[in-house]
Amino acid sequence: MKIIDLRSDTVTHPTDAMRQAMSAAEVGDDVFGEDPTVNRLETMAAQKMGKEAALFTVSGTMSNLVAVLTHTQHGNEIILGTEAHIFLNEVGGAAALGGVMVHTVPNDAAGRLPLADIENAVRDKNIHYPETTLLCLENTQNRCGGVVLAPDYTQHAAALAHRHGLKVHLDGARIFNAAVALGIPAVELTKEVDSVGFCLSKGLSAPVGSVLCGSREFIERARKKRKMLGGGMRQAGIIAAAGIVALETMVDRLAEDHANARKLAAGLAQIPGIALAQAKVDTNIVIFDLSPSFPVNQFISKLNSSGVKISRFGNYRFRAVTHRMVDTADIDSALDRMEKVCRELRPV
Ligand code: TLP
Repeated sequence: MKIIDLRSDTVTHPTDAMRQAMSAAEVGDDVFGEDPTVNRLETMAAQKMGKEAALFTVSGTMSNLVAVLTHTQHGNEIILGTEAHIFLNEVGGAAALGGVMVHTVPNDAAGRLPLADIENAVRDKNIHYPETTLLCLENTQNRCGGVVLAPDYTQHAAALAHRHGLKVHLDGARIFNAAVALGIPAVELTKEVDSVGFCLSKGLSAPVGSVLCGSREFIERARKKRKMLGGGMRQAGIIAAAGIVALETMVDRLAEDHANARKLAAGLAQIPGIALAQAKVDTNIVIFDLSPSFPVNQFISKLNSSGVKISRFGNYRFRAVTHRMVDTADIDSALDRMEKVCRELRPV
């Protein structure tokens, strides 16, 4: 029985072309700025995001943390969505290591922070208040179901933030999914923000890494923060080489993952006991709820035994993510197995 792993697109393995590029990579000491392959990846990434410079980091979490550390001072306040990965899934690094207060604003169903709520969250100048210095957006918005923030929303949110003297960081872990879904170059979604981090090791299938992009001056300071966090890598060209292949060859195919996610969602919606938790599937993420009348622990254990892996996002809430290692036949098979599991469950 094939295990169908829908927990995340992070489970994708490097392709043969990536492995070949890794073994052939020209390398040097990147802390001295002397790894030609890392330098090439950073140049490519900066160009794709419409920024002057870029910094290769080990993970999306590190890109976000380095961005927060570089944009803020201890005691500042940053504005984030209640569903933001930085808020929910990064071990509180912004607070623990950046010393910033987090001011959350509820994401709407489309993943946006309503502009009026952002404006309300910005602190006035007052002796009692921390200074608000950063707005963080996320595109695609993971917990809202991989929804895409449109370019005009990002533009308006960034203009508002800039009007108030805030910087804007975009957690673009899946920015290429957003770009492919909209049929536009990624730069259309990033040109208004001050920094953007995107991941190479999610749908793009590279084994490791993320790239943080911004102005030359910002990246110079970010490089020092990365070093402080222990993220100064040496012959990192070995992994950057896979990232270059990812950028060159793996972006367009994300459309297949999106089609599979739509197929999965349509099938799930037909299974008694399951309800989709999102109105539409923009990209490769499907969030759904199991009816509370079903025994959730049995659902999880039966699903595991049936060889379908998904992530739990709440008491009755689950997430399935499509990616390169799951094809359309696997989606059919996963749906069959999930339907059978639900049929066999007795409502409590
Ligand atoms: N997200 C992971 C889990 O942590 C939930 C996943 O499986 O989706 N930003 C966003 C929007 C992300 O979804 C993730 C990873 C990150 C940042 C962090 O990336 P890594 O895992 O490389 O640190």
